[in-house]
Amino acid sequence: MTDKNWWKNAVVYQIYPRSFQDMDGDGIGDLRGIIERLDYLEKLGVDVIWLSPVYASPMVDNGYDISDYRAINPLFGTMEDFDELLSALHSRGMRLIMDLVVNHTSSEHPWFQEARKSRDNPYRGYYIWREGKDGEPPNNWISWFSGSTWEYNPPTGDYYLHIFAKEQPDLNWRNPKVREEIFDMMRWWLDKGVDGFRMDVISLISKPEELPDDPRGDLSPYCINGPHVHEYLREMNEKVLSKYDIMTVGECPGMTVEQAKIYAGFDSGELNMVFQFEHTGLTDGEFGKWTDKKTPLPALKRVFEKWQTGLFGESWNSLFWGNHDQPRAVTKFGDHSPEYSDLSAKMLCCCLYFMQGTPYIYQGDELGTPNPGFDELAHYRDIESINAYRDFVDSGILDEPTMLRYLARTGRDNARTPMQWAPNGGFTTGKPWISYGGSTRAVNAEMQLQDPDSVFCFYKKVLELRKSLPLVREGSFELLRPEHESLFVYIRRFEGQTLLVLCNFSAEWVTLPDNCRPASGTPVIANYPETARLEGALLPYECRVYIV
Ligand code: TEU
Repeated sequence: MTDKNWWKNAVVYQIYPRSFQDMDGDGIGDLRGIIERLDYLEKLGVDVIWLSPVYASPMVDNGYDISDYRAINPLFGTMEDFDELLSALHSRGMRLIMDLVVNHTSSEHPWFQEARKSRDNPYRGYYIWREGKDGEPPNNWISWFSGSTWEYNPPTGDYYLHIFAKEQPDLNWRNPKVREEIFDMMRWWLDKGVDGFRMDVISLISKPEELPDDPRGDLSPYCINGPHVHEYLREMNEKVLSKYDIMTVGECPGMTVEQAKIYAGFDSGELNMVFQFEHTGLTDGEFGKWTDKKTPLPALKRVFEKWQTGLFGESWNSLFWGNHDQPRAVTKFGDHSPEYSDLSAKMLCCCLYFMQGTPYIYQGDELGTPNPGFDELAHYRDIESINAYRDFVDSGILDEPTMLRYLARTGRDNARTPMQWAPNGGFTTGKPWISYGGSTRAVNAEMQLQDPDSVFCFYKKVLELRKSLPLVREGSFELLRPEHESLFVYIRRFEGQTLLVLCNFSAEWVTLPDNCRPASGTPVIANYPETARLEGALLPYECRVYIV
């Protein structure tokens, strides 16, 4: 019997292939490296791998700029390697979802190479073109990777739209030919046997016909949840997704609970779930994501409460602290000091993965990997970080030390350092494409696999517990003490059973308010030994989970 909703029970592990395991010594991870590490993933309790892009790409944005959707980038291996990975996963009862990047292609994609040649090229309508205004771009929108969102194309004398880098021109989803090409390509992968897709910025694919100036140059109000996005996704579902037993998750910056129910309501006929970014975006401010602020706990709790209760019975949450675009969870939401790093990594694991939804683990978070602490620009590889540095520092808006502090806090490369397999690194025999950073060598898989108290073993236990408790999948959610500055406490209820999750997000010990004390019993999981625990208080970064 196959459960059509298998994705509700699945544990998903995101692999950023560049940084996972290198087998050929070129300093860049590859598909053979993933095959090599399947025992590790199975041991952790992973059911599904989400593979960040491995397609042919000039790598302006580490593969999120695709030049051939049906080819494997030689950096990562061959199509034979891919097929071997897929069948190795399937023979272990595991699955694989691909990253579907179809808001844009690479500028080196043959479609764009054609389209840019002339106004009457058959591929012109695959992209979005507008006339300039008095020698200036068609409107004032700012790209998410800095600069204008328009690039002038001399052979045609007009501009094309790119929300991301100029090497990532946006596809024109209004064009039915574009949609058919994409659907064909999706069928090609699905017929190969892949088990679904993570859909890159899928909430951005529909642009309004009018592309008006914005008071702040912000394209979000016009391009996020654009006019036809749901039409396109329903068509995709009807023509492709519904024909296969797969899972889909849409990456949706700017998502609200109400919109999420349209994208991924149980009956919406679009996707299975979305990634929303409210909890990761709480520190955004004056300089966008660039900041060194800590996330205020009451606000964080409110966001989770809103999503847990808002989607209950109607849609399904994706549970994640981080991904390849976010800083490391333990640095952002926990405390990466040597004293509290492991404790807070375990606490974060408990706090998130006893909620309702599908757990996503970003590679290395199961080891409690912190940000690398890069202290100079030369360490960074990411186009977003490098462009932002130029924007803010060259213009004098921020001084260099401040921008470096912000990068070390929120830059995307924080999550892209190599997996630490062994005390000496173990990622590559060559020179890694990006440095490991300082002070993190103690955090490695080899040592953690041997140590029953490690972050890895704690993750494994939490994932097992989730699966053994139907309540975690089905139960309701109630947040206790929403205003409390350091405690995150919630209750799940299902068929007369109650689960109480107690987490301390601070480095102080905190008295438990009356309504947060378990009536009786021992916790099913905790991050301090029983002998160290206090009766009516939580120790620094302590977590305990009770079944009452
Ligand atoms: O990310 C989309 C996205 O919202 C990010 O650009 C986000 O704004 C930024 O990373 C926050 O710092 C997806 C991919 O996950 C990302 O890696 C790609 O660069 C981007 O799309 C373009 O494909």
